[in-house]
Amino acid sequence: MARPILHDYFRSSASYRVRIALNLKGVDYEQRPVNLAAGEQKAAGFRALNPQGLVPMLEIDGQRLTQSLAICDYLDARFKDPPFVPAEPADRAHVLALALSIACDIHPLNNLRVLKYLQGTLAVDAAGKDEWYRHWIAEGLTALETLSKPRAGAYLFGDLPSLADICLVPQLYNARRFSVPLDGFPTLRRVDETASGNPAFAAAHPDLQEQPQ
Ligand SMILES: N[C@@H](CCC(=O)N[C@@H](CS)C(=O)NCC(=O)O)C(=O)O
Repeated sequence: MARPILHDYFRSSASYRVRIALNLKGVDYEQRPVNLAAGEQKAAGFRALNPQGLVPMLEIDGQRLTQSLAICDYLDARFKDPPFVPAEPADRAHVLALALSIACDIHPLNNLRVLKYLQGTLAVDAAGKDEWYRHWIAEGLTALETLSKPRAGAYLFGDLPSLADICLVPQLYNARRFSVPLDGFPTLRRVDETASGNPAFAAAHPDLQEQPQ
């Protein structure tokens, strides 16, 4: 297999998910940073690769894959171990629900383009933008703490990492960046602590990625 190419940005949490997923599957890959702060994702060159103008985008097996969860799904189908979702239907639905509660119900509200629209077009001030950011994270994590607690072990579902953890760790990184208090989320913090000791998660951390000049 040719070495896959991941177009990403060090602080992008959707990219962070795919880095974790690639690492968990043991897939070696090349990174091509797209500088979101400089607007490179909107340039014609990158839009030709991903018309959505978003990272991540993964070139693998002659395909160009977009959407982090679709990429994780591809990797899970392509590389058997370790599985990202359990096989049993009810367990599978539970893990997907945890992952989607982050990827669909928290993350999109706090995306760069949404924050820029709030500040640029709707003239929300910096304090208002930060309040917006923290509000949606706190609300989403509150639900996730309750949803995940009964079946959490070392990770969000039992003792092995799943797609839910792949989504959780980058979201908590974002939460800390914006000083969202995490005291009320003991299960989520415990799982995050476990994951930080897992090399696949640790190597994907934004601080260890190439940063744009
Ligand atoms: N649902 C997409 C979201 C991708 C996304 O929002 N990426 C962000 C970085 S985390 C981005 O490229 N933002 C650029 C922008 O908002 O202009 C996925 O999961 O891949």
